[in-house]
Amino acid sequence: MNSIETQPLSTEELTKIHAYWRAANYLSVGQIYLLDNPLLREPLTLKHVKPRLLGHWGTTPGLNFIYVHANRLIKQHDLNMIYIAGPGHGGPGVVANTWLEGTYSEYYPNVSEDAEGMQRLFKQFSFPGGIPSHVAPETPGSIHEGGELGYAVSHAYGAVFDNPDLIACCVIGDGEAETGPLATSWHSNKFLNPIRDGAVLPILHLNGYKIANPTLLSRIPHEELASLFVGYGYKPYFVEGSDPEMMHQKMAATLDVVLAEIKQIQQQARMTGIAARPQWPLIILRSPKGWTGPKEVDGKKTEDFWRSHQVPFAEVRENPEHLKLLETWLKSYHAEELFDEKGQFLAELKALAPVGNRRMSANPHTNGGCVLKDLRLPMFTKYAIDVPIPGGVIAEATRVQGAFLRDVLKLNQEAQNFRLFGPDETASNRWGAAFEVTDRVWMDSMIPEDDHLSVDGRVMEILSEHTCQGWLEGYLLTGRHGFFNCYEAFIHIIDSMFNQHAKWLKTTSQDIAWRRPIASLNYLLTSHVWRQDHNGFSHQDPGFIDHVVNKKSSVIRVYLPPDANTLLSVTDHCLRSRNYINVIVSGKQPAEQWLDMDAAIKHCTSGIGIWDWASNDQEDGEPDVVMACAGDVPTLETLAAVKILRQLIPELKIRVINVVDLMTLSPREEHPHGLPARHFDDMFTTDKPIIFAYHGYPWLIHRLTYRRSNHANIHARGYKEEGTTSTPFDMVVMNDLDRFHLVSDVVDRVPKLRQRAAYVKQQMRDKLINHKLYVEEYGEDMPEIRDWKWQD
Ligand SMILES: Cc1ncc(C[n+]2csc(CCOP(=O)(O)OP(=O)(O)O)c2C)c(N)n1
Ligand SMILES: [Mg+2]
Repeated sequence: MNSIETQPLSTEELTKIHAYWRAANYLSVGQIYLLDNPLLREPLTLKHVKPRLLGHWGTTPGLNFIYVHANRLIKQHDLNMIYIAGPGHGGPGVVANTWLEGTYSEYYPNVSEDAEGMQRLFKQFSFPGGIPSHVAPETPGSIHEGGELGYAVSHAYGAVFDNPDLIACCVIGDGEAETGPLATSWHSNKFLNPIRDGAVLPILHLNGYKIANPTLLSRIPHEELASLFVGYGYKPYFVEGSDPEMMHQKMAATLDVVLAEIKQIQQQARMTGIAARPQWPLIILRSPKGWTGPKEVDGKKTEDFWRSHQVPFAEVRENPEHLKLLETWLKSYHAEELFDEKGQFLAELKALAPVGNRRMSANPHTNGGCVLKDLRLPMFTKYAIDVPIPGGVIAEATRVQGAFLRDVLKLNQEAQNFRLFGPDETASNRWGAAFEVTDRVWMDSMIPEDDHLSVDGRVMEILSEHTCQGWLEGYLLTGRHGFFNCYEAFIHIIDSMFNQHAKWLKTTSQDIAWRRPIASLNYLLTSHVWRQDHNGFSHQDPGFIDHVVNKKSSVIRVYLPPDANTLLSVTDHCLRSRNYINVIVSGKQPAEQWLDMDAAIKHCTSGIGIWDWASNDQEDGEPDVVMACAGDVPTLETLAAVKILRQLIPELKIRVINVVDLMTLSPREEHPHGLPARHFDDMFTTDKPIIFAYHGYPWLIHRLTYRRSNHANIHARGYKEEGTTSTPFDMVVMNDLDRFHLVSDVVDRVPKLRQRAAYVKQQMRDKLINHKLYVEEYGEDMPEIRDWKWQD
């Protein structure tokens, strides 16, 4: 298989590249171990060593090796390249490189380019008040939080979509390659158009081991490994060995060939205008884990073995042999040949790195906010549904949103900075209007019957929520905009990717001033829990919201618009926002429309409001009961319950509150959208019963409101994990969220209704029995449910 044997490096180049690599390795070991004496100008003693030894060595020399070779390529060809370190636990390596090329000191002047700065560089690593051990938002040039493995390839592709000039050098750990998200992301090459997009150069870092095991890909036969990547559509090149000289030559030679291929592919596609899917090159770098580290520690194999994964030996304090070993190891890099008297990196070596924005650590694409342009947005009010009276019109909310998004795609066609992402459900989720102006991107064969596939579509669909999420993150982090649509239940698949992105946003917006704000990550979750009448239980899970609200309140927003006009208003808001994760939950089925556009804007701007047209407590100004609702189906059931109560007990004073912005419920101190206590008490009263019909798991309502004055009177209904394939109304009945249960809840809790409670509840029970009998006989909801109207 492809292994390039030419030797493109002159002796001088080779010596310098090797010296550069030694410097990066030296600085990496220094960060893991040293507190002081950064240049070893004194004999190493315990006082120079950190009390707690933290970090990962094993992957680091490989990352450094790739970095210096990428630099050579950038310099030689003036490339616009970024570096994505899949094994981001190799933080010391990436940080070392950013310091060597000067960027680190530009961002953090205290960590200057001299001996004092080097000492600070070492000390701060994994140290209280310092920097994390992994590649992180603090690391210049990173768009990749390196803690959780699996996202390198999807991030890299996301970064180069619509960036024709950009190359993402993407290192993938061989352990990382075993993860689900990484495994599926190889297919991203089927979505990359060589005319309008840049290129990803994947480098599989086959260092043989994970934390405590060999990796699968390093132990399968060579043929199988090569075939695997051929099967994924790549052209694998092997760079294998451990002798540094030989490996420098091989890596340089291979990169020369690979870059030439990338350029050739791009030129041909761009000249001919034919965007076929080529066999993109990929490098498989088989080198020892913990390369250049101690071969053995305490008689045990360490270099080229999993034992080098973290800190190869950690008993420096207890064991004088280990201290000796550390000194010998550090000295093996000959720092005195690499740094001058002042501790500055020798100019002739520094000259190997690119300068200015060509440095991977200073590439503006990696600080996406710097290149972010606002979207051109049509007036969302143009798409409004005419709602002359509440409940008087039926519409599909997400279809209306789809029309708005179509025009967002259209208006930003030229800017090429907006895409839609989803796992195969864009049409099903009623965003079909998008296909009036664009297609699904598809680089492989097509048949005439295919529906809206093309090489330059802007809708990204692959049945991998992981890949969609990774692409979108990469796209946003490099300064563009997007929207993810997904079935509500299955968004959980990316729970932990969401976590990492939320952590990234929290850190960048709170702690790192030089990171410019990026566009928010927007989710539309539809096909939601209440309308799974055709799919059933497996498709019912509204718990993503619970997961989301765990994250820092400064970066998360949750919206439950009850109808189309409120959904439009929320969508417009989300597309303008920065540095948030916006979760919008909305149904896609034909449903009652409640608010005209004017009312919708006011309602969404407040995030919560009394629906006076549904309330009858205005005169007294004091209700007997508050009926609150959040979510489209709970809103419908609440209004239906109100109507029943009005008929049965006309003197009952009911206040109806609808919540669009869920976080208004939490205290102001906990979330910036939280209603001030006074305002909340005015709305919800301090002593009246509150029947709260909520879209998701009901306990969340308690969690958000537990500090509110009237919390003891809140009775929350929601999804109780009941469901199957049944009628829409049966879904709510199974979870006690239906109008009849809500009416019973009211009579149960309003003291003055005690006398009548038994009769009303019996009526409601009878209704529920009628319902059961009817659906079991006819397979659809009773006419009084199907044909229900707010206004007769
Ligand atoms: C999703 C995920 N699972 C588990 C871990 C814990 N972990 C950290 S490093 C590592 C081994 C990684 O091996 P590899 O990708 O081969 O990296 P390298 O050998 O270059 O260190 C594991 C399992 C993690 N960070 N992320
Ligand atoms: Mg490995």
